[in-house]
Amino acid sequence: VTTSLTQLRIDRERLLSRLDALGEIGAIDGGGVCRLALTQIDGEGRDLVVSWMHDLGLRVEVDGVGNVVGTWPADRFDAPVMTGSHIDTVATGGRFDGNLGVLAGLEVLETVIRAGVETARPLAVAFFTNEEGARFAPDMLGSLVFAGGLPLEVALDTVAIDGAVLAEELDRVGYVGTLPCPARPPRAFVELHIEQGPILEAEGVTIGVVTGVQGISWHELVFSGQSNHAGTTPIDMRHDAALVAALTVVAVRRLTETTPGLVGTVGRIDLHPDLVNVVAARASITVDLRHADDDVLTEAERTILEQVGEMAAAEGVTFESSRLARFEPVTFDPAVVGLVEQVAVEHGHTARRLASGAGHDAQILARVCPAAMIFTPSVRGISHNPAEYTEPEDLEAGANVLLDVMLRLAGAGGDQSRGGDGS
Ligand code: HGY
Ligand code: MN
Ligand code: MN
Repeated sequence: VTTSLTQLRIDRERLLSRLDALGEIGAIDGGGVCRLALTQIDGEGRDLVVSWMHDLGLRVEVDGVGNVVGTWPADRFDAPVMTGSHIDTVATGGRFDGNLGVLAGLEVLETVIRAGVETARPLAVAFFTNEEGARFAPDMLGSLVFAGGLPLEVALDTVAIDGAVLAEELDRVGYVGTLPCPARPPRAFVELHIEQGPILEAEGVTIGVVTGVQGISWHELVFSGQSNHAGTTPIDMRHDAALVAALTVVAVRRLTETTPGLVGTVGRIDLHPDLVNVVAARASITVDLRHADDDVLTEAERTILEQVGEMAAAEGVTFESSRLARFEPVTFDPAVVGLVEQVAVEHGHTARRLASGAGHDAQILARVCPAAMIFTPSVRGISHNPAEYTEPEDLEAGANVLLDVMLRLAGAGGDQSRGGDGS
């Protein structure tokens, strides 16, 4: 690789201005964004990023579930070195979760195109539909269809928490594409993402070399009791669905306290009829459990469901549980992980290996090609919160590591030796 290539760097101001422009779409108080998957506002975000892809002269393709891939050179159809992430957000999202990976990928391609760099393999940047899984479950739904882990028809029939059907929402925003699902696998996939946790900042490290992703388990539990009068109903006559839901929230926290490495979250609680003077007839909650070891995660699922059964029975409440998502822990490709680490060190950055606590599209792409991730620090470890923030110099550092890793994987400068498996 010629020296000029290793000196190639992204344009920080161009990246920051695109992050700001995209962050204006669906902007909420506190500097965050709300662009739930396939809402009108998500459609506007998609349209803006697609317009930037067209401006760069990329070949832009949309598949049957609305995943969008921009490829350079536009006339190359062999397997690309791909980067990307998501631009859908949670309702209290930050401007960087997912968006950084897509816009840094766009910035990498623009830098390569402007420099006239030739690569043995084409480069691509993608954004995947409904990575968050907040509106439609499971999360990583788009990349799962892209990688052949979920049939397109099943994905299209998915019903949102607000009752909308995915296929109809996809049509409404105009992203029903023709690129076949599953897609032909890329040559490799590297995703830049904010850490969303406290580790890099606490250790003063700039680049996270992500080794893999912990397992994820999402369930919905629906408790059925009996609505009754809050004033007249003796306690021992009650079948209070809200009580069992609340006991489950506590049981999840207690289990994390006795299971090292387990995290558990009840993020949603809905009561019916949800009125001050009525004992709740029905309660539905979600339980998110995660752990790096699949056996521990499976045992945690079993334990919670067993405890829920006992608590429901004691209150004369019945319950139904349904699985919303289940992903086993993933280990990224050692060669690509090693390349990320090598490049970070060559760029003079502090780097450390760590597993991801959050789910990402890269963990799904890892099923079909060598994949790895690059993390940048999150200020105060905050994410899924409008206050989510990463320093500009860290954004720039991450994007430059992504640039160099992709050039080496793609055999830049006609240097075929680099076009191997990232060695
Ligand atoms: O839930 C997650 O880990 C990701 O934000 N979809
Ligand atoms: Mn994300
Ligand atoms: Mn997220």
